[in-house]
Amino acid sequence: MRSQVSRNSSTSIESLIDRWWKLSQRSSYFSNDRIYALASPVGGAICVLRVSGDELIPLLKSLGFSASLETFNPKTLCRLKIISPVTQLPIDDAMFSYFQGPKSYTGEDVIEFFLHGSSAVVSELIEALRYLGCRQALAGEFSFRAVRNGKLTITQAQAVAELISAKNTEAVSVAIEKLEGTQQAFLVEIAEELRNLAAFGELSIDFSDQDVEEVSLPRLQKRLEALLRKLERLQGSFSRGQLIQDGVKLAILGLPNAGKSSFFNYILGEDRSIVSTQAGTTRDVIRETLTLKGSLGKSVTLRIQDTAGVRGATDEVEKIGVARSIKAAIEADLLLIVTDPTDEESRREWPNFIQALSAGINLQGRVAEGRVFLVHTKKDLQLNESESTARNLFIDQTRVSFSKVIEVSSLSGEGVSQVVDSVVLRSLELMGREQGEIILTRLDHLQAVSETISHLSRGLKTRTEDLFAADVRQGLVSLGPVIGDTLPDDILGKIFSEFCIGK
Ligand SMILES: Nc1nc2c(ncn2[C@@H]2O[C@H](COP(=O)(O)OP(=O)(O)OP(=O)(O)O)[C@@H](O)[C@H]2O)c(=O)[nH]1
Ligand SMILES: [Mg+2]
Repeated sequence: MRSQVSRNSSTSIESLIDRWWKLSQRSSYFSNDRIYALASPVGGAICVLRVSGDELIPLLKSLGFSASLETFNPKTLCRLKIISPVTQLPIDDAMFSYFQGPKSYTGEDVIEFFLHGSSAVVSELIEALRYLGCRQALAGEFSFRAVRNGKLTITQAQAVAELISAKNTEAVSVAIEKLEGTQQAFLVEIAEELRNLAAFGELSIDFSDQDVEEVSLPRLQKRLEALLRKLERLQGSFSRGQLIQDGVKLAILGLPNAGKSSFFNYILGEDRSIVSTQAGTTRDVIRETLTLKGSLGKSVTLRIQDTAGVRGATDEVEKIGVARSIKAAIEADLLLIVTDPTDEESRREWPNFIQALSAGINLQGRVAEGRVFLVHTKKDLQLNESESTARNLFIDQTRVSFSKVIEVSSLSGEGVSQVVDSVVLRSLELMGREQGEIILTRLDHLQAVSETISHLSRGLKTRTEDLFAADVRQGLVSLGPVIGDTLPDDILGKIFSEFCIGK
């Protein structure tokens, strides 16, 4: 980059490049540089670029802003013909909002430019900002500054990142509740009680021979036990948090040629899996992630898997495929078993299929939990009387009482919305989150809570006050990353580096 610019620029530009170079070398979350980042992609009608730093009015002036500060109304949209301080040429006829610190997202002065979205406009403004001493923000640096300046807690900043990457309505609800501070309040309360218990534990060392009931070890341990139960409930919520965040695993299984891949493709809305009249077309597990919205307006993310038809294969490769299908069934949260009632061989082979599946998973148990849907495909094909009774045959033959039996056509789409509704509804039930319930969604938070639990469990069994106090204090330290207390710089840097640039 250096050589490219110096080849066609004057010496003064070269010294500028040197300045940029030095700036980029000392980029760190802990600097006070003026930072900029795109808040939306280039190429649309409007592109949003944000700048944050101390004292940004002079920077605005350097870009051509000349209105009197008395009449200038911050936080409104203002029009500005941006002039390049480098070339003195116009960059854009744009709009901007100015938020004077500390009343801004970062707590510093913030300008949001609403530019015409061409890359030419955007790159000219970026060049001008660099000339004026700004540098490209690091990932999450705006949120980092918001935390540093007391505008957000770490949990809230993480919630901002989660909100940006939220894939479904539940993930949005959880992130918004975190942003509103509900989760923080719950954890701060727990931390406060731990602090009290540790202090009482230390105090009780002095009173241990005087039998003061209030600070007696059994009394303190009883209070600790109540806290421990709360933390264990929180720890247990992680598996549901993962379903919300990462998605519910749904495996499509069935005999060869049942119509699994056709149904998979229909749900995805694209020709993802190969479909053919040949039995045994799909050999591997094909995975896709998609978000489905049910008729009640709530959406869930599904990690949907098309699998090889399960049969007693002789072909070496097909055998591996069948083993993978069973593995997918074992790992799935929900199973969608696809059958073709129009196919005589399918009806004959059905008991063998159920047997093969049952050898891998507890099918009856899954059915009892409402995790298995039976989908009869090819509804568009005319069934004669005996074929029509074949649908029930699938159920009668194996005495598996599937909780939901739906007929669909992957050609016309008939019945598919019913499957979607049932899957979304059941997925929401599996997530089982009540409105406002605190739920763990991050692995690092799970680890922190689990560590806290193990310290506190020790404290529950200890026979001496000093060990009790030490265990509670250790528990408190372990909880630090979740409540955002006392985080070393390297951990802080790591947290924010996971964010997207511009947030
Ligand atoms: N009329 C009709 N034909 C269908 C429907 N679904 C699938 N088919 C046809 O049934 C045949 C098998 O479909 P696939 O989707 O490849 O079946 P599969 O279960 O994935 O098969 P394998 O991968 O071999 O296990 C193809 O010829 C499809 O066009 C349907 O709803 N209606
Ligand atoms: Mg297939």
